[in-house]
Amino acid sequence: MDTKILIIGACGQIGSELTIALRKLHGTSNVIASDIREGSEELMNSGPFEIVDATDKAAVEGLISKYGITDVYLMAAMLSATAEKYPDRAWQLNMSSLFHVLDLAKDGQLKKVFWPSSIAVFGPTTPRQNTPQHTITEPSTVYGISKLAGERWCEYYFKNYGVDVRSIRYPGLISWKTNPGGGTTDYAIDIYHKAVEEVNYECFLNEESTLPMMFMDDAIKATMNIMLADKEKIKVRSSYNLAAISFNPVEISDSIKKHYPDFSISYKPDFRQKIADSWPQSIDDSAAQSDWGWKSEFDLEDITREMLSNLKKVKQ
Ligand code: AKB
Repeated sequence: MDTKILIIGACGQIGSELTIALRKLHGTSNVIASDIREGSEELMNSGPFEIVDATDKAAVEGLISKYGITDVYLMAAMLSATAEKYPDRAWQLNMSSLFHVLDLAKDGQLKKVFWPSSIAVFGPTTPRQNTPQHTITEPSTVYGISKLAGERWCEYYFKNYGVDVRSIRYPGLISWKTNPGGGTTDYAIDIYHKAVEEVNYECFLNEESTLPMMFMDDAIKATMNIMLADKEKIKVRSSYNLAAISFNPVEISDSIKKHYPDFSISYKPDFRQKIADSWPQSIDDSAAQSDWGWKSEFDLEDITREMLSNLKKVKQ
């Protein structure tokens, strides 16, 4: 059977770049993008698109049968900062959408599922340096609790019902094409926009906030590779740790200053500081490296160069 993909949440930060990359690999008509609202021009013009609410199981099922879908990438979620403001809605969206897709796979309607987890599954009691794959997971945010619960359910559906579900714990993702919405790591994108606009950046995290981060191209490569890997190679069925680099606001602003010497940053930490303080500073991703060959490419200087040059073109 040919691979036929449905991306739910295709207009979001990861979904919009993943859709384009999957269309290049599998062919435009084999990748159906869907979201609750329309996305960027590039995404909308790139192939088939459907409006769908990820919490509406009948609607998702309708698309799966309409297109003969084999693989679902469930990218719809409410991120950490927004979820703290709307805990009920976050729990409802993040959990019910996952159950719908897992149940459809359990019923034999899907071959493979991709579901994103996050470093948010870790919490204040987790070792913060080189955080292991298997360690204390006591998240203190609504988003983190939903991701941890989701991971446990993914593993449960794999072990008990044979559902081929694959997952990655994304660090903060840095991209220039689509803005993220409502995350704690979003500062590392906002800062590049301000640099290109040649204005000061007021950071909502303090100087010491070191967090694991990754350029979107690396994240897309990881997502495609884990889904292309042979089933036997995927030994972790909750979610894989994934790492690229770690930096704090001072280090990212220093790297920007190499291109924009007048750039300045000031600090006004808000409620997101507490979230950042509960997350790891660096991640041990050796399981992803040895199981399915993960390796990151972009370091901070590469990311800064890519972000500044692309945002400059976009804003011209
Ligand atoms: C967030 O900040 O909420 C996300 C994440 C780390 O999952 N970027």
